[in-house]
Amino acid sequence: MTHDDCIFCRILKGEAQADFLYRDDDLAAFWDTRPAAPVHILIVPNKHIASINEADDEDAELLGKLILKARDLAKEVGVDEKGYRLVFNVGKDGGQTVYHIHLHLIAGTKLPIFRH
Ligand code: D5M
Repeated sequence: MTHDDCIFCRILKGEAQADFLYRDDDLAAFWDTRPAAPVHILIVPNKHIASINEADDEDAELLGKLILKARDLAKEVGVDEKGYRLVFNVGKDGGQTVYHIHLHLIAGTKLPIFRH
């Protein structure tokens, strides 16, 4: 269930380069190439799901795994105690640019609070 024109599917298939921190049968984590902060990791399911809008109820366990892997990686890279941000961008107004679900783990600086 991969898409040839999806950059994250290509990374997961080994057709495009990425700096991986973790891989298993369900998900992978690699460093974001356009970091928004000193620590910026993407946690990505192996299964191609375009966005949270396209996720099914049966994906609940997989999405939970992404969050718990982010927690583990935050500890591994040493940002768990100071804190971090986990973000799913969804759709155009949400700032999503890659249409393969990914959880951003952002940390390493005091992050701005979004206010309207
Ligand atoms: O986030 C998409 C993120 O993906 C954005 O922070 C850049 C990052 N990106 C794009 N291409 C790559 C590759 N090839 N490797 C690593 N990181 C990448 P979004 O929420 O969709 O805006």
